[in-house]
Amino acid sequence: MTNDTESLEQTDGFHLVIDALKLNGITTIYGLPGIPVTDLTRKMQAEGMRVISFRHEQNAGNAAAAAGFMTGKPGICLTVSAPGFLNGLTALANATTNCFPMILISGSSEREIVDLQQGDYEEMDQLAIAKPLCKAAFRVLNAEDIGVGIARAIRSAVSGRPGGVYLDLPAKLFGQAMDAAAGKASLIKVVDAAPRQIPAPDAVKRALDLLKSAKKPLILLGKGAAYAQADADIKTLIEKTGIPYLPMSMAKGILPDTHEQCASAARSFVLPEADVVLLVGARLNWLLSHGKGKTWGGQGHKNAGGQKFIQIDISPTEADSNVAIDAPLVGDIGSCVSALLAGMGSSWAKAPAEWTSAVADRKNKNVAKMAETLAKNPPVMNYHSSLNVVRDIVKANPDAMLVNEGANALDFTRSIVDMYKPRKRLDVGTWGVMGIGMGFAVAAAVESGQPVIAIEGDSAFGFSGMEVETICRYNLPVCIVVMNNNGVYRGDEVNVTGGKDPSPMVFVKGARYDKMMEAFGGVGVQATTPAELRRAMEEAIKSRKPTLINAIIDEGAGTESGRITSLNPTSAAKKK
Ligand code: OXT
Ligand code: ADP
Ligand code: MG
Repeated sequence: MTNDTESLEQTDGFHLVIDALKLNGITTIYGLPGIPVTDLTRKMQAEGMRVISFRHEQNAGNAAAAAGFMTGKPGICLTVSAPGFLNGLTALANATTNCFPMILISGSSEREIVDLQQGDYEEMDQLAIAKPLCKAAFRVLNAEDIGVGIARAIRSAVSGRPGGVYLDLPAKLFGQAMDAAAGKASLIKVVDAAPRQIPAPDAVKRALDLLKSAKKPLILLGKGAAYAQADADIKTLIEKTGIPYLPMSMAKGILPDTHEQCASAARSFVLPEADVVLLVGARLNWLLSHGKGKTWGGQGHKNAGGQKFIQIDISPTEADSNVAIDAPLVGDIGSCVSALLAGMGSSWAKAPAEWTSAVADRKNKNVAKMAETLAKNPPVMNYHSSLNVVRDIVKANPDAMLVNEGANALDFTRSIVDMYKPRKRLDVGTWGVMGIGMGFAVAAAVESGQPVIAIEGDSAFGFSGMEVETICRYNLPVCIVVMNNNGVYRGDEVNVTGGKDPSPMVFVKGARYDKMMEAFGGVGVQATTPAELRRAMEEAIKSRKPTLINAIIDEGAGTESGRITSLNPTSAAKKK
C-alpha cells in the first residue's frame, strides 16, 4: 500500500464480476463451467449466487432467455470460450429474435494470441462473431472496467426493444487484482434500466380516432404484451371496449383463454373480417401471415385485406415492416395502454354488438366442435385425447408453468390447453425453434417456484433431453410429457427405396424416454391411456418430483409440420 487512496485489501476480476451482478439484483446464473470460468462459478456460489449448471450451453442459454422473459431482468448465461460460446450463441440469437433480455457472458482466450491467430486454446474472435446476432456486444479488458461493462450489458438488454447482449471476458481479466475500495467504487448500479417511453399525445389521438371509427375492431396481443407486465391495464382496455381479442401463443393467459371476448377459437374468422386491428406487442411477421394474403381476406398472398392497423410497439422501426401501419403508437405498452385508457374517458362506446355476436357465434361453434373431439376416447391415444388431460390439469393448476415444443405436439397444445394467467406459457416463439424445452423448463421452475409441465414432441425433447439430469440434480418440480409418436411429425413413414435405413423422419419404435428420467433418480412413467396420463400428471404435480411421462401417441395422428404444412417448399420442376 503506497498512497492514501488505496485500502489494505485487494479484489480481483472474479469478484468484481460477481459484485457487479449482485449490485444489480442478479443472483441466479445459468451456465456450464470450464476454462476460464470454472473458478468464477465456484466463487459465485460461495458469494451466495445461485448457479444452475447445465449439460449443454444451449440449454443454459435458453434458460437465461426464459428467465429474462419471465422477470423483465436480463437472464445470464455463462459459458467457456469458443465451442462453449458457440453453443450458447444459438440461444442468444433466439433471445434477440424473440425480444427476450439476456446476457451471454463468455470467457475467451488470450487476445494477443487470438488476434495474431497463433492457435491459442479455444481460439476464436468471439466478439466479432456475436455482434451480428445480438443487440449489443462488449468486451472488458481491465478489471476497473467490469462495472461499466456489466452496466452497459444490462441497459442494452432491457431498454427499448429487449434482446440478447454478448459480454466477452478474456481469461486474463479474472485474475487481475486491484485495490478493493477502488474496485467497489468502479461498480455501477444501473438506475432505471428500462425507462418508460411515453407515447406522443398526437399519436394517441390518431390511434383513438381510428379505433372509434371501427365497425369490426380486433385486438391482437403478442408476447410483447405479456413481457410488458401491464396485465391490469390490458384487461381494462379489453373489457372497457368490448373488443374481441386474439392472443398469440405466448400471450395466452394475459386474460384467461376462457374470457368471453377471447377469439382464439374464431381465428380464421376474425382476421379477414376485422376492419381495424390494434396490435399490442405483436409483429406482423410470418406467424401473422405478414398482415396480408388469404389469412387477412386478401385476394392473393401478396394482397392486403384492407384492414387498418394501430400498432403499439417500443421499437419505432417496427411499423410498416410488412404492411402500412395507419396509427403507430411508439412507447412502452404500459404507458401506451394507459394513455389510450385516459384518452377514452368514461363514455367510450363498446364494440358494435353485430360484430361481437358474430364472433361469439363462430367461436361457440368451434368450441363445441372441439369439445366433441376431446370427448372421444380412441383405442390408441392421440393428441386430442391426451391433451384433453393436460387441459384439465392446467385448469386445476393455473399457476403451473407450461413449456411446449414440437410440431403437432405444439400446435394441438396451443389450441387445446387453455391458459389462465400471464407469462405461464413458454414455447418455440418467433423462430419455431426446437430445443428450448428443458432449458425453459429449468428456468420456469427456478424463477417461479411453481410446478412446470413440459409438453414435448419426441423429436423436440431429443434436442435438450440430457437436461433431465439437471432437473434431477436440482430436484426441480418439472413434469415432462413426451408425446411419443415415434418420429418427427409422424412415426409411420418408411424408406421409400425399401432400403435398410429407416425414413429420415422416424425414430426407434417403442422408445422408453421414461427410463432416462429413472436413470437419474426421477420418476418415469409409461402412459398408454388418458387415465394413466392423468394419474401420472396429478401425482407429479402433487409430489413435485422430477417426472417424465412417456405418452404413447398414435404414430399416424400427426401431419407434416403440424399447422404449417404449407411452408414446406414443393418442386416446380415438371415431371415427365
Ligand atoms: O379458425 P380455424 O378454423 O382455422 O381454427 C383454428 C382456431 O380457431 C382453433 N382454435 C380453437 N378451437 C376451439 N377451441 C379453442 N380453444 C381453440 N383455439 C384455437 O384451432 C385452429 C388452430 O388455431 P391456431 O393454432 O391459433 O391457428 P393457426 O392457423 O394454426 O395459426 C397460425 C400460426 C402460424 C400462428 C400457428 O400455426 C403457429 O403459431 N404456429 C407455430 C408453428 C411452429 O412454430 N412450429 C414449430 C416448427 S415446425 C418444424 O420446423 C419442426 N422441426 C424442424 C426444426 C426446428 N423447428 N428447429 C430446429 C432447431 N431444428 C429443426 C422439427 C425437427 S418441428 C420438429 C419436430 C417435430 O416432431 P416432434 O416429435 O417434436 O413433434 P410431433 O409433430 O408431435 O411429432
Ligand atoms: P408474438 O410472436 O407474440 O406475435 P413478437 O415477438 O412478434 O410477438 O412481438 C413482440 C413485440 O413486442 C416486439 O416488436 C417488441 O418490440 C415489442 N415489445 C416488447 N416489449 C415491449 C414493451 N415493454 N413495450 C412495447 N413493446 C414491446
Ligand atoms: Mg413426434
